[in-house]
Amino acid sequence: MTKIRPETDVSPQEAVFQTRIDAEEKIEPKDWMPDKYRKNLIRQISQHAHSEVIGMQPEGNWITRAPTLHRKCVLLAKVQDEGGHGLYLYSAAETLGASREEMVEALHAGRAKYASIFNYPSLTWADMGAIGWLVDGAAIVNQVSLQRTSYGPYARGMVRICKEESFHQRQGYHIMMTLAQGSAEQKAMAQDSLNRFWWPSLMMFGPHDSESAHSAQSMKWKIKRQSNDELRQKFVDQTVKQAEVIGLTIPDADLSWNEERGHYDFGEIDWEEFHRVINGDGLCNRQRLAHHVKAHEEGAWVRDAITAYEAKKRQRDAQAAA
Ligand code: FAQ
Repeated sequence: MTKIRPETDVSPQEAVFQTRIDAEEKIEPKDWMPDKYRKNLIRQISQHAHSEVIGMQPEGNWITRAPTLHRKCVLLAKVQDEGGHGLYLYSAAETLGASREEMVEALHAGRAKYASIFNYPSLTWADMGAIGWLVDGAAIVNQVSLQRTSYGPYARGMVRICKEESFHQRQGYHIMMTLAQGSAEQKAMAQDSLNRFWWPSLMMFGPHDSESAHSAQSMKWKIKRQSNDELRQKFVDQTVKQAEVIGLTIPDADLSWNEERGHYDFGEIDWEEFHRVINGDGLCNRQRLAHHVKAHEEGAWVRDAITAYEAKKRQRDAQAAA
């Protein structure tokens, strides 16, 4: 049995593990890791995967109503990319011993969360612009940082995802720019969408560092490389300028440049709303989950067919090899 060193309460194995983390070595699936590291990663990666997949719904809602064939093709490709991101992430979580069924079951049972932003409705075409610009924009700020996360498969997944997200962000910004340069009605539609999506986008970075349950340990293990508040600040700093360029106004009366800090100061998030939404009581939580459950049930025959086909193929290959 491994002896625990009383002075630190850390096993020798755990001490070696932390030394590897401190030396910026990547942890790979077959390496020893503390059980809590594994569990915390499965929690974060699976919730990230659920966010990508549930995140297909607000935009999927607009594919048939895109204003031009070109916009429709782009949106279709983007939504497919999000599904692909979910698959990379589920695969990364599977390397830690979690099964896809367990992860999906946790989502359906409400034990696993997904990004709160996807519980807001997409009401107008401008929302496709705001989602790409702000939601993908916020996701990139976070994911660029996660490219240096300590778990190898997650870090490598992030590199590819970031490349695709940057196309997503630009297509959203382009929609907003086009609307902002259009008729007064179109500009108002873009502004209304920014007004509705701004605060929920800031909530994507999670609670303040002082309130964040997982941050301290996740930063020590380098699962997270920058804190919730640092990333939120980065997003605000870059996005305020982008809004100025296209002539839209960030809906925050407290927003102002702080010369001393070299950053924008901004207003307080409505944390009561944040907690309500992550705990299942947002505008669309029930609809999003019900839709996922329905699609999962209706897709059962596809999964069964693939499993049966794979089994037959293995049998045929074994017979041919005999
Ligand atoms: N929504 O202690 P912390 C995308 C939960 S991808 C819901 O600070 P942590 C692409 C948190 O899970 C967007 N829940 O937690 C796309 C925890 O609950 P738990 C997703 C939230 O993990 C674009 C509790 O609160 N990105 O958008 C939220 O250290 C367009 C305590 O919080 C990722 O998942 C929230 N906003 O930090 C797709 C990135 N914030 O598990 C389609 C990876 C916090 O104890 C269209 N994840 N919670 O029950 C992360 O970086 C982190 O997990 C954070 C939260 C920063 C999200």
